[in-house]
Amino acid sequence: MDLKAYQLRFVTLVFALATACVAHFVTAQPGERVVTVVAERFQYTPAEIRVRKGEPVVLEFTTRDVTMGFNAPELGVRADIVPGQVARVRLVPDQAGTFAFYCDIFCGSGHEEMTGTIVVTEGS
Ligand SMILES: [Cu+2]
Repeated sequence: MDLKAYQLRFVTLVFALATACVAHFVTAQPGERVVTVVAERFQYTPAEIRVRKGEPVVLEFTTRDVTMGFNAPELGVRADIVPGQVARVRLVPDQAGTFAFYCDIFCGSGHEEMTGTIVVTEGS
């Protein structure tokens, strides 16, 4: 194998590994609660997600129709929700309160209404 073919194979392998890592970057660990959220024009189900302060939670998103976004800026989590894929973000809220989330990818007329809340309670 000449050097160029070797380099090409190496780059291909690194790219494949990087892609696999990104796709599986967030997976729920044992003991973590998984909250599934389904997005569709123009709502999230559930629209209210309740978690306890300090509780590690994995939010797992799918969409029923088009590409959507999920953004909870005050909690520092966002995701692209792409048809046919599962998107995950880990959330460990460090403050109690009610925090808005919304779709940040334009998905049609009604997109502006696509919101919800994450309610973080003081938990034990
Ligand atoms: Cu949208």
